Amino acid sequence: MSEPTLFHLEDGYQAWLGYRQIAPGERYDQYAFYTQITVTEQDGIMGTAVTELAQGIACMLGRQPEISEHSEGVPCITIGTFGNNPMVDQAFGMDIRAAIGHEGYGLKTDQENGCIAIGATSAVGILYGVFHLLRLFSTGSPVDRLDVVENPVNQLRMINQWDNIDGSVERGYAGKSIFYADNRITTNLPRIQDYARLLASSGINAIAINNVNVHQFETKLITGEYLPDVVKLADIFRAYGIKLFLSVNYASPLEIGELSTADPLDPAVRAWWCGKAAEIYAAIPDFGGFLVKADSENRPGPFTYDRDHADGANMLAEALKPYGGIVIWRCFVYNCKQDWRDRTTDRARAAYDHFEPLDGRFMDNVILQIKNGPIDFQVREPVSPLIGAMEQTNQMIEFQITQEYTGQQRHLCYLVPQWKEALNFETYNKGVGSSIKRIVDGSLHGNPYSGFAAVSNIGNDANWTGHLLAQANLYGYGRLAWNPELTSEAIAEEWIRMTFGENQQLVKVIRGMLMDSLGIYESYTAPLGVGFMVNPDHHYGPNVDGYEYSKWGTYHFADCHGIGVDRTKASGTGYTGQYKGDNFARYESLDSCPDDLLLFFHHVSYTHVLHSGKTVIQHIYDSHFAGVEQAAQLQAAWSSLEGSIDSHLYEQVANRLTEQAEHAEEWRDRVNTYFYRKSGIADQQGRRIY
Ligand code: GCV
Repeated sequence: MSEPTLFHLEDGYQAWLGYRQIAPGERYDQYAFYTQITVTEQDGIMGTAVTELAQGIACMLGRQPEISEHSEGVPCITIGTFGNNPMVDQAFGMDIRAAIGHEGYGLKTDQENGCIAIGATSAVGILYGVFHLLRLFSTGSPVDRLDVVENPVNQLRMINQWDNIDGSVERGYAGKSIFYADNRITTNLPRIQDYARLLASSGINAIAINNVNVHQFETKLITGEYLPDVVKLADIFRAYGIKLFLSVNYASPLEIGELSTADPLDPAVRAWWCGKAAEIYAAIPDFGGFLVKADSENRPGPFTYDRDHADGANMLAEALKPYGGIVIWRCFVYNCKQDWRDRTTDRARAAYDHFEPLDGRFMDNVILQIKNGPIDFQVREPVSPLIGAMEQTNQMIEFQITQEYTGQQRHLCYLVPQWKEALNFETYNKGVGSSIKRIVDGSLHGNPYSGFAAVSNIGNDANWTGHLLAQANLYGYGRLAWNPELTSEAIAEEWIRMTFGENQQLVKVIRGMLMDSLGIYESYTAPLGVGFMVNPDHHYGPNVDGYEYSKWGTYHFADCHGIGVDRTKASGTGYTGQYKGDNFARYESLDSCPDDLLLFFHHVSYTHVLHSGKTVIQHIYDSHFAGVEQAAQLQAAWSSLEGSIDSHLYEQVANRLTEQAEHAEEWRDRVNTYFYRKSGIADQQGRRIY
């Protein structure tokens, strides 16, 4: 394994693993006596854990720790799997060991000799324990009384790369792919390793390395032409406890297999996939499986053969089953060739309508991957009613870390609060207590497979994410997948301390900026949950009618009287009927529908009065004026940090915030002007509208 590339802290490349040197003083004195690591196992992931621990300590304390099999009588950090290291065994009683699952770990400080033990049932548990301890050191937390047991709440904590083999990244806003260039897999493996470190340190354990839109060359990733290079990537991720998955082209048997069909019930097609699985597993014995986008946005799928998605997914699942592989099948299936004149077809309904009737038909190694909302990662959407609606089917939630519709990493938008809101949503699928987080952690329906997936936000920019502060979303996603009970504030604070150090004022300012950012972005973009007022194709910037007369099914129906989509059962598309329990009534009725989702569920007049007491039109004006002011305040908050942050990092963020503040004005003026001209209703405060 090659050494991680050393970039400079000033680039932001080290992200939250910069491990700044701790100056002598109270905290240094507490940590400084950890000059020795004792470990009896050093293979594979255990080797990674030792290297990470030694490097982290060396950076923070300015001194390379000794690594030995036995304690030399000095306070040490001892790490090991149970039964393999007597000091670790001594630190953890049988009851504690029993509470530690496959990826879990314990941390314990021996009060007498000061030694810290990290114990786990597996090497990957040790790696997570090491990252936990390093996090404590780098956030300045006490370590003298550790008594911690941690297990991940979610089984699959996955990242989806939307990287293409030509080096582009679909919806990527941080440069080119780190995985591919010029139709080849990268040879810059140290950068891949550095990415694996970032992911593992936040708790990620799975990655699909290519775009779900699988084009011509990527289809061949599962052939001898590319597999040897895929193996190299799998080796790197394996050392960090991360399983590698590939997105596959449903039509592969046709495109690379010389068959005349991809019909999932055709024996030759099934045999082809079985052979393919055998070939892949011969190369990568712990290969995770396939991620599939089928019959969606012009990708091929089982519909071509009059088969359904259970037929399609099960065919692949059958091929992977002998090796313990899984099929992750996306539910982002809708009619993308809709006639905008047709008001009966509702894109929001599509996933539920396609998949819910198939409950019980999927093999147990299939997981349905469902976007958090029913449309497409808008800043405000209701939670997808499909999540939890299929009791006998494995499901996982899909988030979008890359900021396709939330400012494309040019605007600040900390997404953890949005994800938490979705996770805490009560579905009533099995009565009260059926929150989304209990569905995706598998506990509500007792599913064998479940978890989180999210589209990555990284590229080959030196700081990984383009906007430096967007690193908080990558970090936050991993932490939330590990434990959805962590608060947005706590995650933000951890990230800030690890990334920028401990200056109290700095922590306070950046935490405030992150926590305010989602609301600010929402306030100057599409109002009241209606979504999609963006420029077609690239999706950046305001265009109120950008999708209004197109085939994509994302309309707001604004006219001179009002705006919004009637999705009620009473008079609209009936989408509200997909919700259970109180949720149906809450969304169906204008009286109870929350303001922030009003236009998603109802078509109302501009003079309709919200629960806030404002009319819809006045809300639009007020929120857009306020949002612009708040975007300017983000700039001011950041500028208060000038001098207390590395100047290079400071400038990176300052530039983006300037662009955001200007762009927010563009949003405000376009949206306000559009609605003023449509409605003819003036702003009560007489502010400037064009
Ligand atoms: C990968 C949206 C995006 C597409 C993306 C698609 C998906 O439509 O704009 O770029 O394609 O979602 O999630 O499959």
